[in-house]
Amino acid sequence: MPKSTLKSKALAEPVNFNKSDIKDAIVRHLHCSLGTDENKANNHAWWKAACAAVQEQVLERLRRTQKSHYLNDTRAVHYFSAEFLMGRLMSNNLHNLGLFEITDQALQELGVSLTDIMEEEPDMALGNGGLGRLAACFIDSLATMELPAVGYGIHYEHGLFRQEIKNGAQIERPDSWRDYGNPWEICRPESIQEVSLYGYVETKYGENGRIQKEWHPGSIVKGIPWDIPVVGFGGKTVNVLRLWESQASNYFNWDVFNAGGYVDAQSENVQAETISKVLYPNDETEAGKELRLIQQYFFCACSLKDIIRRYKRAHGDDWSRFSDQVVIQLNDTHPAIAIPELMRILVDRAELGWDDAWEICSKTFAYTNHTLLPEALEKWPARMIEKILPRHLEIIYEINFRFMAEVEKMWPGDNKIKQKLSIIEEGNQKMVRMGNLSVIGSFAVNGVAEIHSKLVKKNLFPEFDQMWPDKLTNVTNGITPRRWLKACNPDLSALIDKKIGNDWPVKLEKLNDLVKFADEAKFQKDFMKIKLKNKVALAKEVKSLTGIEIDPKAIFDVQIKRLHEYKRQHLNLLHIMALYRRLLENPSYDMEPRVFIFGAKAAPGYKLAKDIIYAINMVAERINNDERVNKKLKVVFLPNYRVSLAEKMIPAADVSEQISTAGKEASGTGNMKLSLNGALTIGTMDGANIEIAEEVGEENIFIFGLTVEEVDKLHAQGYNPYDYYYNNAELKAILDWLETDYFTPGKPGALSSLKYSLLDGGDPYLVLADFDAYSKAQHKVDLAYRDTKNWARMAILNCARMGKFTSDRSIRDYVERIWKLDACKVDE
Ligand code: OAK
Repeated sequence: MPKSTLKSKALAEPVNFNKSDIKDAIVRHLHCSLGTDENKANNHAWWKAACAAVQEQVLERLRRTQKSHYLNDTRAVHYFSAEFLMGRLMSNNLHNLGLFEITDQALQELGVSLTDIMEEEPDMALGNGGLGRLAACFIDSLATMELPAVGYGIHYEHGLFRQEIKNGAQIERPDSWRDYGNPWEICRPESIQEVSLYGYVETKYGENGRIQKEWHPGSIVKGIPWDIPVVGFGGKTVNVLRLWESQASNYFNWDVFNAGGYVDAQSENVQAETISKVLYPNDETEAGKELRLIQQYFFCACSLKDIIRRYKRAHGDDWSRFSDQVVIQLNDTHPAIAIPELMRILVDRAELGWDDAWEICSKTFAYTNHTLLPEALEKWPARMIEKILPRHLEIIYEINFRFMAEVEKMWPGDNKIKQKLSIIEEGNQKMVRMGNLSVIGSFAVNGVAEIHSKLVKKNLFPEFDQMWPDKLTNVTNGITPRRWLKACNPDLSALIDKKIGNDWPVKLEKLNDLVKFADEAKFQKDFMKIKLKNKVALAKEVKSLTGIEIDPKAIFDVQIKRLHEYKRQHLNLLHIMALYRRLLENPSYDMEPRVFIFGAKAAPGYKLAKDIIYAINMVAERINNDERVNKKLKVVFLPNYRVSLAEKMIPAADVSEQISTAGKEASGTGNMKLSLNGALTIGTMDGANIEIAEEVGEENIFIFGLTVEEVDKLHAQGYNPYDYYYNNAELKAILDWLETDYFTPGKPGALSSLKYSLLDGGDPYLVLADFDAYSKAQHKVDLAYRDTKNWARMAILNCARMGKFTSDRSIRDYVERIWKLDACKVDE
């Protein structure tokens, strides 16, 4: 990675720590922590030693932060999320501490390349996609803005699977991010918690005649906390991401042992340790497994105990201030079981009355919805909750009973509405609707982009919106510009520093000062020169990962995101096939050379998503090896898409594909990252694309396709994909092509599942309906790219007008409108 030339001095001045200190610390760790020396050390050892040297600085600041927060008895936000997709930490920590340049120089003097050793770091891939990466951006912003915050989640032993591509198909391999130790995490055995599971509930009558419930658990599991320091930009505040690992407790099943079942008694241990073993790889698709519910409860219960322990240290048994001190943000419904868990603690353990407990509880939680897809809205069989968490099911019923009385007041006698709003869905088997529980138990509910939040109100929770008109709101997502511009695109960052100063990483709206240079020939040249350099670097990476040669002068057209039908990677593929066909039919077909680059993982059980990956790879292989076209057209599927790969792809992109069916992508955040790095979007009026178009101006983005209203209308009037198939000869030819063995020699029909999902399968995401508009918009992209000056202008304006999409703004929105938090200065 190239070095940036300017220091971000004003923003992050490392206290008493210079180049020679860093050098000394690295060498000391090589010797004393790793037992090696400068001559023997390989890159991995250098990386570990450098991390340890940086971690010394981090821990000192962490200690100061915690002291300040404690002394000031601050209100804090607790971000509960089953996923934190952190990626690598070294570059980020160095940038945020303001130590990047001097560490780079220190290592150079030691004969080592910082860029090379940073490649040793495995990604912390403890998340699937958008929701997990958003959590990571948010904790970066919280620390940067000096806000008291803790992230709570699960210390998965295996993060999201590693993807290999074999003969075109996705193969999943286990991810082992901690195999050689993680230098950033600290185990905190002093804060271990115990969590109960299974068993039964005993009803007792207290002396005052009050009914008391006692849960007799069947098993107890230990939660071991691992802390990952989260360094804010400027390095003043260092917050913590606390992740729980499960372990068998000392609670040993002696009955089983004494009955001669030594192995069975042991097997209890295996069960407990399974809880944090692996991240479920389903992104917005159903899981419904018992272990998943246990994971959710496990981390919520550990985290609540942790919060309450800290609260009690300052306030004893006085619960009256709890919701003044503690706000808990639920990242989707995955942690919603925390609501009945807090009620259980307050009612059964602290012996508060129900109303007082509910008052506290419903002032503590806020909930973010991240999807409208029905298959991603969590529902658990009541029987499953009863088995694992018998007391919680009772509490859920009680919450629902009282809530139904409120519904009755508002809509007397209306059973339809009651059925709809009930936490319990009646049917063959009773289901608990976690979305309804979350809305009822939270004081604020938000969607993640304007249009998404409108649809949450209009389609998902309209009656809740009527009941509580101020509860449902919007907070548009954002991304951290520290990782997604400063660290990943150092040359562009240095150019921006030179033009407008270096405080844009914390005041992203300042990028707007670049607007006045958008027409300046020299700036355009410099900007595009950096883009080309980044493309050269990506081309090298592509060659080494896939063997495919690509021309950095071609348009780099990038679609990177999880593979899902609604995201419509197959729409992109159909258009690529159309271009291929046009080139075969007319070898002088006029088009700018283009490389289509994909990165995507499919959930292992999602057959059609895996078929789409296979189709992309088979079409790519045919095109890339066809000399008739491969000067103009290439297709690359980069395996194992993840945060660290995104950091290489995004700075090199010319075109950003954001082509979901309108109404389906809640927000998207890749759209923001690509635009910030000067890629032009081709996209639908969906999610945050709409707000991006508003910011950059309609003339600097390629919008196409059906709007949400048009999608609804088309479905209402009865959508028939065959209408498009028979009325568009090119589209018909392409779909028929999929059935031949042209792309899969000797295997006709190997790609036909794709065709049939789009015809007989009903094309639920309207790929065929949008094909023509997409194809025309792509033609406009092609023409626009030829006007190099105007393209440069548009790219600059995209970057310059992304100020709104910093995650600092999202966090400011949460703080002002939902969390009501104050920043806390950390004493030096
Ligand atoms: C994953 C699992 C269940 C529910 C939602 C998700 C998820 O990742 N949703 C995504 O969240 C992102 C962050 O808000 C949004 O930008 C994406 O549009 C949304 O699909």
